[in-house]
Amino acid sequence: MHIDVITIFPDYLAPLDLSLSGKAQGAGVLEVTVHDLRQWTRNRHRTVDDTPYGGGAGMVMRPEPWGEALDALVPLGCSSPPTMLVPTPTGRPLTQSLAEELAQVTRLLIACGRFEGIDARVVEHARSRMPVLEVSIGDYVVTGGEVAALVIIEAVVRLLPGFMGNPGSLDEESHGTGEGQGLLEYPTYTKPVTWRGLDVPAVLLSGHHAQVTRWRREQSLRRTARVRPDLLATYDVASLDPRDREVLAEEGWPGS
Ligand code: JFH
Repeated sequence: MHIDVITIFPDYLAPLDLSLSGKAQGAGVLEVTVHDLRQWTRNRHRTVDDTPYGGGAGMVMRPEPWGEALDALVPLGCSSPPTMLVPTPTGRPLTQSLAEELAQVTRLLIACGRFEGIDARVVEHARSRMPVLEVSIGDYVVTGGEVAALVIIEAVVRLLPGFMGNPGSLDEESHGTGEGQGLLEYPTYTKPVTWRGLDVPAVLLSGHHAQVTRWRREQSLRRTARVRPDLLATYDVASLDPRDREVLAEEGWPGS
């Protein structure tokens, strides 16, 4: 996969060289190219922002440098255009399933805005050249698209084939689409068996695989009921066995 990132703060993407993604880059699974948007400015002070039409607080990114950047990276009639991602608080929520879709494409272009965002015509124009997705990393506002780009890249890159040692290990995760989908993960432990007076739960040392599985499921159900009841509300209740229902009843879950 090749990922182009356009930003006025290229240094914000430096953590990529240290993280998971650094290893994938080393292995040739992934190439990330970070571009400074200001290289595509033409005015004397290389300004990229201006006041919003219609009034209001803050500044908006002018469309011209973005147009030049897209012309350079995605020439008109480009045979294999990237999927363009535009982080914004008003975008489609980033989920594990969206990350899985994005992990299928060979090329991504992430446009990082700053200030109050990018002139809306940039997305409109880009759609004539490539698929464009406006994406939100969550219902809170950060100061620009760079942090969102890091989040998106990390979520996608770890799904690339050949990236992690054991792709099968990805199946059981909290927000995965494999077994246990829709429930939070159970707690995990490693050595030592006693640490600062705290013991690893005995069942995990018992060697009884079925009991371990049962315990983990119970922990997942309890944790989900307490922390993310919204996930249980949409959970397939037909997949709950009588013991599951008992556990949820103990957590005060109504539908059990
Ligand atoms: C970004 C920023 C918008 C305007 C609340 C009322 C009016 C500040 C580029 C994504 C998620 C982002 C994100 C992504 C890109 C940019 C800052 C945007 C407004 C906000 C103010 C600039 C923020 N999921 N959170 N934040 N900003 N608003």
